[in-house]
Amino acid sequence: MVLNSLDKMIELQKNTANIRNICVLAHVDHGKTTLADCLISSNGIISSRLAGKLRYMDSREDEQIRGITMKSSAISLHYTKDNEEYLINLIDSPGHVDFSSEVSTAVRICDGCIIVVDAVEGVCPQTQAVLRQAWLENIRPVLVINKIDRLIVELKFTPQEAYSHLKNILEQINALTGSLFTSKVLEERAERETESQVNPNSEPGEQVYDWSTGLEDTDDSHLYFSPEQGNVVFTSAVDGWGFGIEHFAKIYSKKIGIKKEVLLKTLWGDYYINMKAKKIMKGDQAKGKKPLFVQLILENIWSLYDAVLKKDKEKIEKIVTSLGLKIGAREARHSDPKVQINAICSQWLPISHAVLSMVCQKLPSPLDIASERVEKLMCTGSQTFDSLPPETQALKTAFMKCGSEDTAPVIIFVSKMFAVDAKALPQNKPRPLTQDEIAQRRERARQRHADKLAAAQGQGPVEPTCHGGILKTSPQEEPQGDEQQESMALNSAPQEEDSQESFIAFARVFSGVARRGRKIFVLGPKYSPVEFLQRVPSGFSTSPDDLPTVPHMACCTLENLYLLMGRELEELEEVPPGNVLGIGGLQDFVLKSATLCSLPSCPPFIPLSFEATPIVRVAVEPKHPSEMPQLVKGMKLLNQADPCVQILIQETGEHVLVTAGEVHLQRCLDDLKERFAKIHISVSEPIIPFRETITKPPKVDMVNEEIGKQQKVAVIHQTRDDQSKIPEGVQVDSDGLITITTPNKLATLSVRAMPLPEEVTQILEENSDLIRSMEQLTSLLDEGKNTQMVHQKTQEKMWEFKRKLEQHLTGRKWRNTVDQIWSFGPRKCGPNILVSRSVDFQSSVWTGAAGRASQAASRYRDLGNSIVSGFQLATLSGPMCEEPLMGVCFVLEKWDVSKLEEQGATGNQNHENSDVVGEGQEGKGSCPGEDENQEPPDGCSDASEKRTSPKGEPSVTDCYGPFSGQLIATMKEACRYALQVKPQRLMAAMYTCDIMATSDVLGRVYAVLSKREGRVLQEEMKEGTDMFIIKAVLPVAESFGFADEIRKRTSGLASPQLVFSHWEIIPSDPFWVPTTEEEYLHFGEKADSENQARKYMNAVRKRKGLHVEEKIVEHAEKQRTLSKNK
Ligand SMILES: Nc1nc2c(ncn2[C@@H]2O[C@H](COP(=O)(O)OP(=O)(O)OP(=O)(O)O)[C@@H](O)[C@H]2O)c(=O)[nH]1
Ligand SMILES: [Mg+2]
Repeated sequence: MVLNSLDKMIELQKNTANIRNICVLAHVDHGKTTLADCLISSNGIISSRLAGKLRYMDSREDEQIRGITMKSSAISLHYTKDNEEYLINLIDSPGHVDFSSEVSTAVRICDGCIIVVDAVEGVCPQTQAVLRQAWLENIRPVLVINKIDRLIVELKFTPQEAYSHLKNILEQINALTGSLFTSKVLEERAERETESQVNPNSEPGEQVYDWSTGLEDTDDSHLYFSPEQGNVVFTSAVDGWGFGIEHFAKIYSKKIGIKKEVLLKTLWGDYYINMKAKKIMKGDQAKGKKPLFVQLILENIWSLYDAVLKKDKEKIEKIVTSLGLKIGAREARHSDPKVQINAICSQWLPISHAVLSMVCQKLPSPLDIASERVEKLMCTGSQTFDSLPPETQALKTAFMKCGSEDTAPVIIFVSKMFAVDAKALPQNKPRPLTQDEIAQRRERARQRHADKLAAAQGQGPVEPTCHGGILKTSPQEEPQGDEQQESMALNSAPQEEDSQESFIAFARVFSGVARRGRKIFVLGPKYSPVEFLQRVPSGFSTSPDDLPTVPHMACCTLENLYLLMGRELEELEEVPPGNVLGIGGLQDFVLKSATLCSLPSCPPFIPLSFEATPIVRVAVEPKHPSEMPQLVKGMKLLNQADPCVQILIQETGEHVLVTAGEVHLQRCLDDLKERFAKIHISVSEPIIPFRETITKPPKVDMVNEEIGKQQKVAVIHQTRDDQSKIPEGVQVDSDGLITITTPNKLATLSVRAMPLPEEVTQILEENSDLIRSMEQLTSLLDEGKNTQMVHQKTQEKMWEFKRKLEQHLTGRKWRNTVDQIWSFGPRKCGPNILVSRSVDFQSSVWTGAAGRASQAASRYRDLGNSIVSGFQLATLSGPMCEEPLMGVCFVLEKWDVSKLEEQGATGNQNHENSDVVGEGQEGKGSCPGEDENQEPPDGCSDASEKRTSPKGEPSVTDCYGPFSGQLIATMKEACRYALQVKPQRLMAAMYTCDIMATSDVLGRVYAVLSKREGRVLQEEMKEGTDMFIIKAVLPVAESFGFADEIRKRTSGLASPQLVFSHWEIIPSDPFWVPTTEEEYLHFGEKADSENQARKYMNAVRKRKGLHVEEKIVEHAEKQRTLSKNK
């Protein structure tokens, strides 16, 4: 029985102060969905017997089969506490790492969250991750320690042991909160410090900063979880019970006559009670006394479990009567003790009451939104709130007020789009008839009957009567029959939309009332209110139709508004501020997320922060080639329906799906096959990304002998130089400097490749966003546009970035290198750098961004674009297997175009514009073929744009093609050769994984790890349990099926969570062949034992259709089976 009607919910939605928007967050399998079931059953949406078994929020079939949540979904609940009625918009989220993007979409539209922790497993990797996400989003958490029953039944702890264990878990989670808090305070301090440094007016004395203060001044006590603060409850969701200490404080204050306030402070902690004196004393440990929590709470629960498990009927009855409960006869007789426990405990300590009352008390309502959070949401990129236009800043008040007046601007954030079957939409469902309609039907039936009778009696049709407002004039209409007409009317809608997916936006109203039919602006992530305000003079009319077109902005009408009720949707006419809602009809306007606002001065909200990086990619194609259009359409729909998936159409025509992990991949493929494309598809093996790099020459050889001391066995194998196939005409110095001339002999380039220190590569990776914005600034400058907009904060970040690079690039080799950085690559923001040491021409990213106005040789600068393009192409695909480079520094030592100048001077005025440069030469490279790109379309246009040479260049067209094209190709070749003369290495993408396993399966976990080239970083025992936590790294290439294998080998006892972590150099040389006597002896002439790097390289080359050098069996021996000869 559903207790709440829709009208009730609509009424509750209007009382903003009593709304709580919350999500349930936890590590996988800690019991979020089970807890949600219990809360839902309190509203009668599901029966309390099914709570915990149904997993109502897991509405997808695969969620039910696998037993994990994959999509976050919302439901609205009603709760009454102390005569106040609350509306709780509850969002259940997935705990599996692969779906962590769903968590991001949930936290954005909530004000608070329930962090669930398994009492046995304690704090797990995803617990940390979700806590961090909640923290970053500025939402307040409360804690639920779930599965307390496992401490009793499985671990067989005594109440005292359980208490210390719980204390331990609380400490761990508070330590985590503490570290988040400390890092934030320190960050703020550091920011303030840089600000004061930047401010030239500040007194010198003010800059002396005392790090010891700050932390102490800031009150952080409210942040921590502690039962006495009322933000922790202890539950067992399957058994349906839960309590906070407030519940027991109330009971015992009556029972023992100690004030409730005193009990609230002492029920948790090292206090014991002196029953005789009715006094609470401190220091239970020292005196061997039991803490209050054990004596007054846990022991009661333990003895109840004990009685039920031992089937001690008398004791059970005693407990039941003393608690004043009524147990149904069926439950009392049930043979399964779990049913009895559930029946007793859910009455005694109802979990929904414990959790929901904590939620209402401790979590903020939409009215309490922190100003800090609002500012953060409104400031994209490196903007600060103060730098926003005044019209935009004014919106903050609207946010804070969360007003529902007609004048309040409507601000809505769509955090994701989800697909539902169009048939399931309320407007397409057959709805029950209203009273009026039933009366009308009855009347018509009666009329029909009367007509029939009359016809049978041979009379003419009865005179038209006017009953119930229906005027029948002609019986001829009758034969069709009303039922038939109606059923047709009902069927027509679903039939035409048959098998259609309809997209609903998962959203929240932050301010104003969302009304059906209202026009609203849809702001894309790149929309800028500044630009809008510049284009449209102030005092514009807000009528959306009169506005000029502004990029990243569209206007649409709010078509359908829904109340999200788990598996159901209910239609609404309007939604007041502070509520979570579903919006239909936005699929043509919103791809994944968007900000909707009635005023164009609103900035788009900052993008959602995703924890998981999409890394697993596969190519898909239809089984029947003719079904390609369906596949393309299906992939588009899938892209819209999933916050994290990426779809790419590569130049080769392959359709590629990039997902966060194996489970995510499986779900995406299922969705594609069964919902969005509805065709059979074939899926490639996962495409594993690699990076190419170079290293310092090794000091020892493969048999650990120092290189240089042994005798070379040059006869057997030619050395590497041969392999790199450097053609004639390319000059190679002994230290790896490549000198190469363009085909028309007019320009000569000298390039050297050097490995970057690991730290530098890391800094480059971390700052790719910054580099991208620096690049945009430089290109603006080049176009001669105004760049006053460079914000101070961006400047500061740049200098900080530069300082860090300088710190790590020290020594003679790297002198002045940082100042000479000319470009980053690939795609101008990657982890490789181009350094210009040419005496004739200097260009640097730093001075460029600061205002490169010098009139330095413009010819060099124009040609420079070609050099940079060549570098971009070279870094995009390396010589080993055409994968992008990483951690390589190319130094352009010399760049001689004197011949070109001579020729220019002698009057070669062949001014054919070279806008089409490079197409003949580098057709393949014009768009990243094997891109690892985050933004496919941009990447392409960027590269090709830059490669068209600027106007005014004295382009020399000769038989080798336009000059700048030659320069690009030559630079690219030079970079490639420069790489090939250095020791090249492959880099593999690595996962980190945390595996929790019991000691008896530990050995098998290690075996699987080492078989898959994994490396254990850390192993520690979880306190109080026999669980080990193993932290390991594992190449992505070896990870497929890893989770399954571990689960199988350990009979389901260990379950790993894989998260992409970093790139790592594979130590073996893919081109290695034995060259010394010892190596020859050790590895044999063919050296055909496993070479991991070569294996990977060849696999990639094969996939890409490149030439693979493979050894052919030369002297095959007949195999024999040893056992036969015994
Ligand atoms: N013993 C015990 N088991 C529980 C409790 N709560 C949940 N479980 C079990 O834990 C398993 C996982 O529960 P779920 O509710 O699906 O966990 P979840 O956190 O939603 O998992 P994901 O959504 O996949 O992250 C189920 O088998 C539940 O029966 C509890 O209080 N005690
Ligand atoms: Mg779940």
